[in-house]
Amino acid sequence: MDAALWSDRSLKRTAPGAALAEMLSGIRPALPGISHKAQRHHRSIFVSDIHLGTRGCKAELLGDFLARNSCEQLYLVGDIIDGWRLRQRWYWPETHNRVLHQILHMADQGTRVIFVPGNHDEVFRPLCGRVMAGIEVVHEAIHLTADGRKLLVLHGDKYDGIIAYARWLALLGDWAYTVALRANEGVDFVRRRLGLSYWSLSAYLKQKVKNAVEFICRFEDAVARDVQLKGLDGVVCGHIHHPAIKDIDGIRYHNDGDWVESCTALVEDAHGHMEILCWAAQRREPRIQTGISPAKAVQPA
Ligand SMILES: [Mn+2]
Repeated sequence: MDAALWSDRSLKRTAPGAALAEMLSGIRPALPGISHKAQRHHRSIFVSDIHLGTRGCKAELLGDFLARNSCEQLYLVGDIIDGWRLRQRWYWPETHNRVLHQILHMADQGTRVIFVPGNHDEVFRPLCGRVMAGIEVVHEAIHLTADGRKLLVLHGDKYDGIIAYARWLALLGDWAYTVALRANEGVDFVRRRLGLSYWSLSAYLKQKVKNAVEFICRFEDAVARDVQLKGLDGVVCGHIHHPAIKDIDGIRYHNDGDWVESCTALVEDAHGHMEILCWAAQRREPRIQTGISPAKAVQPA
């Protein structure tokens, strides 16, 4: 998505939804097959690392998730649109467009939508503090749970520097990761032909790489320490594509995962109970690779 396109024509505080709707009206396609009848209502939904604009993005599954789940507050926790990849090559299939329209539709219908840009959609960071098409754009948010806890909501890339460059992305390299995701598509295609459920090769490989595990632990510790210093009860982040709910030194750590590998969302119910939904596992018979059951809460590690 071209940043100029958004900023020039849609940044009106009054009737922001109308502005973008007007902008998109010429290209708004018919959206057959979308049922807005939600099957499950949550107090809050947190999703991140969607990476719209990349081949790895599981937009179809996310579209299905958004059509079947509704909420009062939707948090988009960064790396929603992959500006890095789009700058190299424009890739915007209909399924990706559909996700964008579903989110706008939710905002139109009264869902409070809060967007916390990540590193891949950092082009939106200068827009923090503004309301764009009914979507609030902020650097970080404090989410107050139904049971009165304060959670810091942020993407998480700012902790990369703290983790003294052992990050697995640097180790494997962005190139190798892309190759793994491509291979993923092949594996998924074959598995589908064989009638098997979705299974992520790159997620599997990452699980097997010791360095990746070390990185994840260090990332989680760095986040928890920072949240502790801020005097908050917990955190919701994304960035490392590794869904989790756990207690770290008295801090409740939530990572909502991603829609490239794990296809997960973090949801909060009316009582403040949080759980991770594995949508791929839910929609195509469970064969769980991440250790997180479909529609089950992840217990503290
Ligand atoms: Mn990121």
